Amino acid sequence: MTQKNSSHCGRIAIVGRPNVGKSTLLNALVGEKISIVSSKPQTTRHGILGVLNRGTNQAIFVDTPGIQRDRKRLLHRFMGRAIRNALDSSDLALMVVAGNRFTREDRRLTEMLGQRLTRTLLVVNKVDIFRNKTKLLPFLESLSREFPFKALIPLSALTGENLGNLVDEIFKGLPQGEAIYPQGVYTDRGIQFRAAEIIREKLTEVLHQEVPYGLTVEIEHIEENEKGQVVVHALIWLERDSQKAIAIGKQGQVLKEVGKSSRRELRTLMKKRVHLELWVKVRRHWADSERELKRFGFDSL
Ligand SMILES: Nc1nc2c(ncn2[C@@H]2O[C@H](COP(=O)(O)OP(=O)(O)OP(=O)(O)O)[C@@H](O)[C@H]2O)c(=O)[nH]1
Ligand SMILES: [Mg+2]
Repeated sequence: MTQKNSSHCGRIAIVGRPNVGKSTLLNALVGEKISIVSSKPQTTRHGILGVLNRGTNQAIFVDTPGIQRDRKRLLHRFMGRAIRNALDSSDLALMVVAGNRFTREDRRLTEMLGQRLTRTLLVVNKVDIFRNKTKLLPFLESLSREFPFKALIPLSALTGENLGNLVDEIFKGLPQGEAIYPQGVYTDRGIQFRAAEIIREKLTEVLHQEVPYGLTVEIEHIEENEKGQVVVHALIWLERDSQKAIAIGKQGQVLKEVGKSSRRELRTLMKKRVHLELWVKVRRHWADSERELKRFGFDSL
């Protein structure tokens, strides 16, 4: 009887290669845009928490940066640390792969998961790209023969296809415990962080080619003006002077577009009219400086 009435609550790390759809999956699971998404790899840089309640049961997800081998830059080491932290504090893991590809990097991740594989659900994402889904069966069978995953779940984070099955599996696997976050709270990140991320998402989509990692966004302050608008002052930090002209664009066109799409989304987030001030600045080697990274909100190594 007590068994039946008790609640379940647990943490689930979402891990995988860059660009396989981890953040899209987090947003689909929680039903809110919490983690930024782009078609470019290495979009997520921090552990991003998202909460899903089902009755009195609670699943606490942590989206993580795409796992990669480049460890030369301090920024990448901070990103690697976010992945390990998420795994170390989780009860379950979702390892995400895309389509029917299982690469060398995916294999390396299974090695890193090691003993945790029996507590890992393999999410085969992006199945919407297959018209004939039976083609996936041999892929799923061979993976389940090779690795002791708790379950393998093909789905589409984009269309929501088969997402319900994953949610069922997750809630089945959570340990007993009371909910940690109150109802209605779906992330632990504040408005400044989320606003900076929204602007970074828009910039990443247009600038990734030219400024792959050297760009970050800092919110200087947010205030309300006499017109009832929320005024957001944001700084776009780049590593080199030569990147500045690219970020601004001819006659400020790039910045204008980024401002427009950011403002639209900030308005949804803040539920108020938004005035956005964007300034482009250069700080050399910020991605290699511990002090700068901390200032930009990265947790210490
Ligand atoms: N077709 C299809 N595309 C998807 C699906 N899920 C995500 N995508 C796309 O894949 C791209 C990467 O998605 P993200 O969610 O940013 O991927 P990520 O794994 O979080 O990437 P990093 O943060 O860089 O590690 C985006 O263009 C998404 O729209 C899916 O189920 N189907
Ligand atoms: Mg991501």
